Amino acid sequence: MFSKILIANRGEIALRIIRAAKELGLKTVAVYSEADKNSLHTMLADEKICIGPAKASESYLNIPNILSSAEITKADAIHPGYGFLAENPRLPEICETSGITFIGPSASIMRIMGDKNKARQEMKRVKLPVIPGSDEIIDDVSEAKKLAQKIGCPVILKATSGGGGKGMRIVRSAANLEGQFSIAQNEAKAAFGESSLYLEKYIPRAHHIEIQVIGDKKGNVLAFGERECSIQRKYQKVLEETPSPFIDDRLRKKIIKAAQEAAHSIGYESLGTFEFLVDENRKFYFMEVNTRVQVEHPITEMVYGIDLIKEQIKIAKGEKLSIPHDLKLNGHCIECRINAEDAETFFPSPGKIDFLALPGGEGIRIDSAAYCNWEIPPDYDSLIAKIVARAPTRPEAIKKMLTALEMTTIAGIKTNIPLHLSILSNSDFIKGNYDIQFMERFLRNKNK
Ligand code: MV4
Repeated sequence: MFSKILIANRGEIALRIIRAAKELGLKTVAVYSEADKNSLHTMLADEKICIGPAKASESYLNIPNILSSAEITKADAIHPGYGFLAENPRLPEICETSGITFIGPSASIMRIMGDKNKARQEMKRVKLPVIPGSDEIIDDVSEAKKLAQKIGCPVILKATSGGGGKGMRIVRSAANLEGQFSIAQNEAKAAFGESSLYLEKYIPRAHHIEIQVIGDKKGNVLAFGERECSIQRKYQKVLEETPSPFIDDRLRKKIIKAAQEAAHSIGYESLGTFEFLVDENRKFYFMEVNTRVQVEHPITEMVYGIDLIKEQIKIAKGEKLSIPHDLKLNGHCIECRINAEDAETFFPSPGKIDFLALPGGEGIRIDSAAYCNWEIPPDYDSLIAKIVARAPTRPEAIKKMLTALEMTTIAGIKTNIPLHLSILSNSDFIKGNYDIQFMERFLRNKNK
Protein backbone atom coordinates (compact mmCIF):
# COMPACT_ATOMS: atom_id res chain seq x y z
CA MET A 1 0.00 0.00 0.00
CA PHE A 2 2.83 2.40 0.99
CA SER A 3 6.43 1.74 1.93
CA LYS A 4 8.08 5.12 2.53
CA ILE A 5 6.78 7.75 4.93
CA LEU A 6 7.74 11.39 4.68
CA ILE A 7 7.57 12.96 8.14
CA ALA A 8 6.43 16.57 7.82
CA ASN A 9 7.74 17.54 11.25
CA ARG A 10 10.83 17.86 13.44
CA GLY A 11 12.01 17.24 16.99
CA GLU A 12 10.87 14.49 19.29
CA ILE A 13 7.68 13.69 17.36
CA ALA A 14 9.66 13.15 14.14
CA LEU A 15 11.81 10.62 16.03
CA ARG A 16 8.72 9.00 17.51
CA ILE A 17 7.29 8.46 14.01
CA ILE A 18 10.64 7.22 12.65
CA ARG A 19 10.74 4.63 15.44
CA ALA A 20 7.23 3.36 14.66
CA ALA A 21 7.99 3.24 10.92
CA LYS A 22 11.23 1.32 11.47
CA GLU A 23 9.48 -1.22 13.69
CA LEU A 24 6.95 -1.74 10.89
CA GLY A 25 9.75 -2.17 8.32
CA LEU A 26 8.91 1.07 6.52
CA LYS A 27 11.37 3.60 5.06
CA THR A 28 11.36 7.20 6.25
CA VAL A 29 12.17 10.61 4.79
CA ALA A 30 13.05 13.51 7.08
CA VAL A 31 12.35 17.03 5.93
CA TYR A 32 14.24 19.84 7.62
CA SER A 33 14.70 23.57 7.58
CA GLU A 34 18.09 25.27 7.36
CA ALA A 35 17.94 25.77 11.14
CA ASP A 36 17.56 21.99 11.60
CA LYS A 37 20.44 20.73 9.46
CA ASN A 38 22.06 19.22 12.60
CA SER A 39 18.81 17.97 14.09
CA LEU A 40 18.59 14.31 15.06
CA HIS A 41 15.61 13.49 12.86
CA THR A 42 17.72 14.20 9.76
CA MET A 43 20.27 11.62 10.95
CA LEU A 44 17.87 8.85 11.91
CA ALA A 45 15.60 8.84 8.86
CA ASP A 46 16.63 6.83 5.79
CA GLU A 47 16.71 9.97 3.64
CA LYS A 48 16.61 13.69 4.28
CA ILE A 49 15.66 16.70 2.24
CA CYS A 50 15.87 20.41 3.00
CA ILE A 51 12.55 22.22 2.59
CA GLY A 52 13.51 25.83 3.17
CA PRO A 53 14.71 28.46 5.63
CA ALA A 54 14.27 28.46 9.41
CA LYS A 55 11.00 30.35 9.30
CA ALA A 56 8.24 27.71 9.65
CA SER A 57 5.97 29.46 7.13
CA GLU A 58 8.67 28.85 4.50
CA SER A 59 9.58 25.29 5.51
CA TYR A 60 7.47 23.10 7.83
CA LEU A 61 4.30 24.93 6.79
CA ASN A 62 5.19 25.07 3.12
CA ILE A 63 2.84 22.56 1.46
CA PRO A 64 4.31 22.85 -2.08
CA ASN A 65 7.84 22.19 -0.77
CA ILE A 66 6.70 19.23 1.29
CA LEU A 67 4.74 17.74 -1.62
CA SER A 68 7.65 18.12 -4.04
CA SER A 69 9.96 16.53 -1.42
CA ALA A 70 7.62 13.53 -1.36
CA GLU A 71 7.72 13.34 -5.14
CA ILE A 72 11.54 13.65 -5.34
CA THR A 73 12.09 10.95 -2.69
CA LYS A 74 9.21 8.78 -3.94
CA ALA A 75 7.62 8.82 -0.49
CA ASP A 76 4.11 7.38 -0.78
CA ALA A 77 2.77 8.50 2.61
CA ILE A 78 2.98 11.62 4.78
CA HIS A 79 2.78 11.77 8.56
CA PRO A 80 2.22 15.33 9.81
CA GLY A 81 2.96 14.79 13.54
CA TYR A 82 1.46 17.57 15.69
CA GLY A 83 1.49 21.33 15.18
CA PHE A 84 2.56 22.75 11.80
CA LEU A 85 0.31 21.20 9.11
CA ALA A 86 -1.23 18.47 11.28
CA GLU A 87 -4.72 20.00 11.34
CA ASN A 88 -4.72 21.70 7.96
CA PRO A 89 -7.27 19.90 5.73
CA ARG A 90 -5.43 21.14 2.62
CA LEU A 91 -2.72 18.53 3.25
CA PRO A 92 -4.95 15.41 3.15
CA GLU A 93 -6.81 16.98 0.24
CA ILE A 94 -3.66 17.53 -1.83
CA CYS A 95 -2.26 14.14 -0.79
CA GLU A 96 -5.37 12.51 -2.24
CA THR A 97 -4.98 14.22 -5.62
CA SER A 98 -1.25 13.29 -5.64
CA GLY A 99 -1.79 9.61 -4.83
CA ILE A 100 -0.03 9.93 -1.47
CA THR A 101 -1.54 8.40 1.69
CA PHE A 102 -2.11 10.95 4.41
CA ILE A 103 -1.61 9.32 7.81
CA GLY A 104 -4.47 10.99 9.67
CA PRO A 105 -8.19 11.62 9.45
CA SER A 106 -10.08 12.67 6.30
CA ALA A 107 -10.04 16.28 5.10
CA SER A 108 -13.79 16.53 5.70
CA ILE A 109 -13.61 15.44 9.37
CA MET A 110 -10.66 17.78 9.86
CA ARG A 111 -12.58 20.67 8.34
CA ILE A 112 -15.60 20.18 10.63
CA MET A 113 -13.47 19.77 13.78
CA GLY A 114 -11.34 22.76 12.83
CA ASP A 115 -14.46 24.89 13.14
CA LYS A 116 -15.05 24.70 16.89
CA ASN A 117 -18.67 25.82 16.57
CA LYS A 118 -19.43 23.24 13.86
CA ALA A 119 -17.73 20.57 15.99
CA ARG A 120 -19.95 21.60 18.90
CA GLN A 121 -23.11 21.36 16.75
CA GLU A 122 -22.01 18.00 15.37
CA MET A 123 -21.42 16.57 18.86
CA LYS A 124 -24.75 17.94 20.04
CA ARG A 125 -26.34 16.11 17.12
CA VAL A 126 -24.77 12.78 18.15
CA LYS A 127 -25.93 13.35 21.76
CA LEU A 128 -22.62 14.17 23.42
CA PRO A 129 -23.28 16.68 26.24
CA VAL A 130 -22.05 20.13 25.20
CA ILE A 131 -21.65 23.24 27.34
CA PRO A 132 -24.83 25.41 27.34
CA GLY A 133 -24.36 28.25 24.86
CA SER A 134 -25.10 29.67 21.43
CA ASP A 135 -26.60 27.52 18.69
CA GLU A 136 -24.98 29.50 15.91
CA ILE A 137 -22.08 31.88 15.55
CA ILE A 138 -22.79 35.29 17.02
CA ASP A 139 -22.73 38.11 14.52
CA ASP A 140 -22.98 41.13 16.80
CA VAL A 141 -22.75 42.28 20.38
CA SER A 142 -26.50 42.67 20.84
CA GLU A 143 -27.02 38.97 20.17
CA ALA A 144 -24.23 38.13 22.59
CA LYS A 145 -25.82 40.36 25.21
CA LYS A 146 -29.21 38.70 24.88
CA LEU A 147 -27.68 35.26 25.19
CA ALA A 148 -25.42 36.19 28.11
CA GLN A 149 -28.50 37.52 29.90
CA LYS A 150 -30.35 34.28 29.28
CA ILE A 151 -27.47 31.99 30.30
CA GLY A 152 -26.11 34.21 33.05
CA CYS A 153 -22.53 35.43 33.58
CA PRO A 154 -19.79 34.32 33.65
CA VAL A 155 -19.82 33.36 29.99
CA ILE A 156 -16.95 32.68 27.63
CA LEU A 157 -16.51 33.94 24.06
CA LYS A 158 -14.59 31.60 21.79
CA ALA A 159 -13.30 31.93 18.24
CA THR A 160 -14.72 29.34 15.84
CA SER A 161 -11.24 28.90 14.37
CA GLY A 162 -9.80 28.94 17.89
CA GLY A 163 -7.12 26.97 19.58
CA GLY A 164 -4.54 27.69 22.24
CA GLY A 165 -6.88 30.12 23.93
CA LYS A 166 -6.53 32.72 21.18
CA GLY A 167 -9.68 34.74 20.58
CA MET A 168 -11.05 33.43 23.88
CA ARG A 169 -12.42 35.82 26.50
CA ILE A 170 -14.10 35.17 29.82
CA VAL A 171 -16.90 37.66 30.53
CA ARG A 172 -17.48 37.98 34.27
CA SER A 173 -20.24 40.60 34.10
CA ALA A 174 -22.56 41.88 31.37
CA ALA A 175 -20.96 45.31 31.61
CA ASN A 176 -17.72 43.88 30.19
CA LEU A 177 -19.33 42.06 27.30
CA GLU A 178 -19.07 44.78 24.68
CA GLY A 179 -15.35 45.36 25.31
CA GLN A 180 -14.46 41.66 25.52
CA PHE A 181 -16.46 40.89 22.38
CA SER A 182 -14.41 43.24 20.22
CA ILE A 183 -11.12 42.15 21.83
CA ALA A 184 -11.96 38.49 21.10
CA GLN A 185 -13.04 39.34 17.54
CA ASN A 186 -9.86 41.29 16.82
CA GLU A 187 -7.65 38.64 18.35
CA ALA A 188 -9.36 35.91 16.31
CA LYS A 189 -9.09 37.99 13.13
CA ALA A 190 -5.37 38.59 13.72
CA ALA A 191 -4.60 34.97 14.61
CA PHE A 192 -6.82 33.07 12.15
CA GLY A 193 -8.01 35.65 9.59
CA GLU A 194 -11.53 34.87 10.74
CA SER A 195 -13.34 36.76 13.48
CA SER A 196 -16.47 34.70 14.09
CA LEU A 197 -17.26 33.86 17.71
CA TYR A 198 -19.57 31.63 19.68
CA LEU A 199 -20.55 31.79 23.32
CA GLU A 200 -20.71 29.30 26.18
CA LYS A 201 -21.47 29.31 29.88
CA TYR A 202 -18.13 29.57 31.68
CA ILE A 203 -17.42 26.47 33.76
CA PRO A 204 -15.40 27.45 36.84
CA ARG A 205 -12.91 25.15 38.66
CA ALA A 206 -13.11 22.69 35.78
CA HIS A 207 -10.86 19.82 34.86
CA HIS A 208 -9.42 19.51 31.38
CA ILE A 209 -9.92 15.84 30.59
CA GLU A 210 -9.28 14.22 27.25
CA ILE A 211 -10.07 10.86 25.72
CA GLN A 212 -7.84 9.25 23.11
CA VAL A 213 -9.77 7.58 20.32
CA ILE A 214 -8.62 5.50 17.37
CA GLY A 215 -10.72 4.32 14.46
CA ASP A 216 -9.97 2.19 11.42
CA LYS A 217 -11.41 2.39 7.88
CA LYS A 218 -13.88 -0.41 8.70
CA GLY A 219 -15.82 1.47 11.35
CA ASN A 220 -14.12 0.00 14.42
CA VAL A 221 -13.50 2.66 17.06
CA LEU A 222 -11.74 2.32 20.40
CA ALA A 223 -11.59 4.88 23.21
CA PHE A 224 -9.05 4.82 26.03
CA GLY A 225 -9.08 6.04 29.63
CA GLU A 226 -8.75 9.77 30.26
CA ARG A 227 -5.69 11.96 30.38
CA GLU A 228 -5.86 14.64 33.07
CA CYS A 229 -4.46 17.80 31.45
CA SER A 230 -5.50 20.51 33.92
CA ILE A 231 -1.93 21.54 34.74
CA GLN A 232 -1.49 24.23 32.11
CA ARG A 233 -0.03 27.70 31.86
CA LYS A 234 -1.37 30.10 29.24
CA TYR A 235 -3.22 27.17 27.61
CA GLN A 236 0.05 25.24 27.28
CA LYS A 237 0.06 21.89 29.05
CA VAL A 238 2.93 21.44 31.51
CA LEU A 239 2.32 17.99 33.03
CA GLU A 240 -0.26 15.33 32.24
CA GLU A 241 -1.28 12.16 34.03
CA THR A 242 -3.48 9.12 33.61
CA PRO A 243 -5.76 8.11 35.20
CA SER A 244 -7.08 11.41 36.58
CA PRO A 245 -7.14 11.52 40.40
CA PHE A 246 -10.47 13.36 40.04
CA ILE A 247 -12.32 10.72 37.99
CA ASP A 248 -13.85 7.63 39.57
CA ASP A 249 -14.41 4.32 37.78
CA ARG A 250 -18.08 5.00 37.12
CA LEU A 251 -17.46 8.40 35.50
CA ARG A 252 -14.49 7.00 33.59
CA LYS A 253 -16.68 4.32 32.02
CA LYS A 254 -19.29 6.96 31.13
CA ILE A 255 -16.85 9.36 29.43
CA ILE A 256 -15.07 6.57 27.55
CA LYS A 257 -18.41 5.23 26.31
CA ALA A 258 -19.62 8.71 25.31
CA ALA A 259 -16.44 9.49 23.34
CA GLN A 260 -16.39 6.04 21.73
CA GLU A 261 -20.00 6.35 20.58
CA ALA A 262 -19.55 9.90 19.31
CA ALA A 263 -16.39 8.99 17.39
CA HIS A 264 -18.15 5.96 15.97
CA SER A 265 -21.22 8.00 14.95
CA ILE A 266 -19.16 10.45 12.92
CA GLY A 267 -17.09 7.65 11.35
CA TYR A 268 -13.88 8.88 12.94
CA GLU A 269 -10.77 7.36 11.39
CA SER A 270 -7.15 7.48 12.62
CA LEU A 271 -6.01 8.96 15.95
CA GLY A 272 -8.02 11.69 17.59
CA THR A 273 -8.63 13.25 20.96
CA PHE A 274 -11.94 14.31 22.45
CA GLU A 275 -11.42 17.16 24.90
CA PHE A 276 -13.86 17.55 27.76
CA LEU A 277 -14.39 19.90 30.64
CA VAL A 278 -15.47 18.17 33.82
CA ASP A 279 -17.07 20.53 36.34
CA GLU A 280 -16.79 20.37 40.13
CA ASN A 281 -19.96 18.23 40.29
CA ARG A 282 -18.29 15.75 37.94
CA LYS A 283 -20.57 16.60 35.02
CA PHE A 284 -18.69 16.32 31.74
CA TYR A 285 -19.08 18.48 28.64
CA PHE A 286 -17.58 18.10 25.17
CA MET A 287 -15.20 20.92 24.25
CA GLU A 288 -13.31 20.09 21.04
CA VAL A 289 -11.76 17.32 18.95
CA ASN A 290 -8.06 17.34 18.09
CA THR A 291 -7.59 15.54 14.78
CA ARG A 292 -3.93 14.64 15.31
CA VAL A 293 -1.56 12.71 17.52
CA GLN A 294 -0.92 14.70 20.68
CA VAL A 295 2.23 15.50 22.61
CA GLU A 296 0.94 13.57 25.62
CA HIS A 297 0.01 10.34 23.78
CA PRO A 298 2.82 8.36 25.54
CA ILE A 299 1.02 8.24 28.91
CA THR A 300 -1.87 6.39 27.27
CA GLU A 301 0.59 4.04 25.55
CA MET A 302 2.35 3.34 28.84
CA VAL A 303 -0.72 2.36 30.88
CA TYR A 304 -2.30 0.30 28.08
CA GLY A 305 0.91 -1.26 26.72
CA ILE A 306 0.19 -0.26 23.13
CA ASP A 307 1.85 1.73 20.31
CA LEU A 308 -0.61 4.32 19.00
CA ILE A 309 1.61 5.53 16.15
CA LYS A 310 2.22 2.03 14.77
CA GLU A 311 -1.50 1.42 15.00
CA GLN A 312 -2.23 4.72 13.23
CA ILE A 313 0.16 3.80 10.40
CA LYS A 314 -1.37 0.33 10.00
CA ILE A 315 -4.86 1.87 9.89
CA ALA A 316 -3.73 4.26 7.13
CA LYS A 317 -2.70 1.12 5.21
CA GLY A 318 -6.27 -0.13 5.51
CA GLU A 319 -5.59 -2.67 8.24
CA LYS A 320 -8.14 -3.49 10.88
CA LEU A 321 -7.61 -2.16 14.43
CA SER A 322 -5.43 -4.72 16.19
CA ILE A 323 -5.67 -3.39 19.75
CA PRO A 324 -7.71 -5.77 21.95
CA HIS A 325 -11.15 -4.44 22.87
CA ASP A 326 -10.84 -5.51 26.50
CA LEU A 327 -8.31 -2.77 27.27
CA LYS A 328 -6.71 -3.18 30.67
CA LEU A 329 -5.45 -0.08 32.47
CA ASN A 330 -2.11 -0.95 34.03
CA GLY A 331 -0.90 1.44 36.74
CA HIS A 332 -0.46 5.19 36.70
CA CYS A 333 1.57 7.36 34.37
CA ILE A 334 2.82 10.98 34.44
CA GLU A 335 4.45 13.02 31.71
CA CYS A 336 6.59 16.11 32.35
CA ARG A 337 7.18 18.39 29.39
CA ILE A 338 10.77 19.57 29.62
CA ASN A 339 11.07 22.93 27.93
CA ALA A 340 14.14 25.01 27.15
CA GLU A 341 12.93 27.98 29.12
CA ASP A 342 13.59 29.91 32.30
CA ALA A 343 11.71 28.14 35.14
CA GLU A 344 10.78 31.49 36.69
CA THR A 345 10.08 33.85 33.78
CA PHE A 346 9.12 31.21 31.15
CA PHE A 347 11.26 33.03 28.57
CA PRO A 348 12.58 30.63 25.93
CA SER A 349 16.20 29.59 26.45
CA PRO A 350 17.55 28.27 23.15
CA GLY A 351 21.27 27.62 22.71
CA LYS A 352 23.87 24.89 22.93
CA ILE A 353 23.42 21.90 25.22
CA ASP A 354 26.84 21.48 26.86
CA PHE A 355 26.09 18.39 28.85
CA LEU A 356 23.20 15.95 28.77
CA ALA A 357 22.44 13.08 31.12
CA LEU A 358 18.99 11.54 30.87
CA PRO A 359 17.38 9.08 33.31
CA GLY A 360 16.26 5.53 32.59
CA GLY A 361 15.18 2.35 34.28
CA GLU A 362 12.00 0.36 34.44
CA GLY A 363 8.89 2.46 33.86
CA ILE A 364 10.79 5.48 32.51
CA ARG A 365 10.39 6.62 28.93
CA ILE A 366 12.17 9.55 27.31
CA ASP A 367 10.92 11.04 24.04
CA SER A 368 13.52 13.57 22.96
CA ALA A 369 15.56 14.70 19.98
CA ALA A 370 18.14 16.45 22.16
CA TYR A 371 21.82 15.44 22.23
CA CYS A 372 24.98 16.81 23.80
CA ASN A 373 26.50 19.72 21.83
CA TRP A 374 23.32 20.22 19.82
CA GLU A 375 22.32 23.82 19.45
CA ILE A 376 18.58 24.29 20.04
CA PRO A 377 17.36 26.67 17.34
CA PRO A 378 15.32 29.66 18.53
CA ASP A 379 12.79 29.27 15.72
CA TYR A 380 10.41 26.60 17.07
CA ASP A 381 8.63 25.55 20.26
CA SER A 382 10.78 24.98 23.34
CA LEU A 383 9.84 21.33 24.07
CA ILE A 384 13.14 19.42 24.25
CA ALA A 385 12.15 16.23 26.06
CA LYS A 386 9.20 14.40 27.48
CA ILE A 387 9.97 12.43 30.61
CA VAL A 388 7.34 9.80 31.23
CA ALA A 389 7.08 7.68 34.37
CA ARG A 390 4.80 4.69 34.94
CA ALA A 391 4.36 2.81 38.22
CA PRO A 392 1.67 0.63 39.82
CA THR A 393 0.19 3.52 41.84
CA ARG A 394 0.05 7.34 41.66
CA PRO A 395 2.35 7.92 44.68
CA GLU A 396 4.90 5.55 43.19
CA ALA A 397 4.66 7.28 39.79
CA ILE A 398 5.24 10.67 41.47
CA LYS A 399 8.26 9.29 43.34
CA LYS A 400 9.62 7.69 40.17
CA MET A 401 9.23 10.97 38.29
CA LEU A 402 10.94 12.97 41.05
CA THR A 403 13.83 10.49 40.98
CA ALA A 404 14.05 10.67 37.20
CA LEU A 405 14.12 14.48 37.26
CA GLU A 406 16.79 14.47 39.96
CA MET A 407 18.87 12.16 37.77
CA THR A 408 18.52 14.46 34.75
CA THR A 409 21.21 16.99 33.90
CA ILE A 410 20.82 19.41 31.04
CA ALA A 411 23.55 22.06 31.02
CA GLY A 412 24.17 25.10 28.83
CA ILE A 413 20.52 26.11 28.63
CA LYS A 414 17.80 26.75 31.17
CA THR A 415 14.97 24.26 31.59
CA ASN A 416 11.71 24.06 33.50
CA ILE A 417 12.88 21.02 35.52
CA PRO A 418 12.85 23.12 38.74
CA LEU A 419 9.19 23.97 38.03
CA HIS A 420 8.32 20.27 37.65
CA LEU A 421 10.15 19.39 40.87
CA SER A 422 8.12 21.96 42.78
CA ILE A 423 4.78 20.92 41.22
CA LEU A 424 5.47 17.27 42.10
CA SER A 425 6.26 18.32 45.68
CA ASN A 426 3.19 20.53 46.07
CA SER A 427 0.77 19.19 48.69
CA ASP A 428 -2.34 19.87 46.58
CA PHE A 429 -0.77 18.11 43.61
CA ILE A 430 0.22 15.16 45.80
CA LYS A 431 -3.35 14.93 47.10
CA GLY A 432 -4.64 15.06 43.52
CA ASN A 433 -6.48 18.18 44.56
CA TYR A 434 -6.16 20.39 41.50
CA ASP A 435 -8.11 21.88 38.56
CA ILE A 436 -7.38 24.23 35.64
CA GLN A 437 -6.75 27.11 38.03
CA PHE A 438 -3.96 25.19 39.79
CA MET A 439 -1.00 26.73 37.93
CA GLU A 440 -2.16 30.29 38.39
CA ARG A 441 -2.58 29.79 42.13
CA PHE A 442 0.64 27.79 42.40
CA LEU A 443 2.72 30.47 40.66
CA ARG A 444 1.12 33.24 42.73
CA ASN A 445 1.89 31.45 46.01
CA LYS A 446 5.42 30.57 44.97
CA ASN A 447 6.27 34.22 44.45
CA LYS A 448 4.94 35.27 47.85
C1 MV4 B 1 -13.64 26.72 28.69
C2 MV4 B 1 -13.35 26.78 30.06
C3 MV4 B 1 -14.42 26.98 30.93
N1 MV4 B 1 -15.68 27.10 30.45
N2 MV4 B 1 -14.91 26.83 28.27
C4 MV4 B 1 -9.08 26.59 27.16
C5 MV4 B 1 -8.56 26.44 25.74
C6 MV4 B 1 -9.66 25.82 24.94
N3 MV4 B 1 -9.32 24.44 24.69
C7 MV4 B 1 -10.88 25.95 25.78
N4 MV4 B 1 -10.47 26.27 27.13
C8 MV4 B 1 -11.37 26.41 28.15
N5 MV4 B 1 -12.68 26.53 27.78
C9 MV4 B 1 -15.90 27.01 29.14
N6 MV4 B 1 -17.15 27.11 28.68
C10 MV4 B 1 -12.01 26.63 30.47
C11 MV4 B 1 -11.03 26.44 29.50
C12 MV4 B 1 -9.69 26.19 29.99
C13 MV4 B 1 -8.96 27.14 30.72
C14 MV4 B 1 -9.44 28.42 31.00
C15 MV4 B 1 -8.70 29.33 31.74
C16 MV4 B 1 -7.44 28.95 32.23
C17 MV4 B 1 -6.93 27.71 31.97
C18 MV4 B 1 -7.68 26.79 31.22
C19 MV4 B 1 -7.15 25.54 30.97
C20 MV4 B 1 -7.89 24.63 30.23
C21 MV4 B 1 -9.15 24.97 29.76
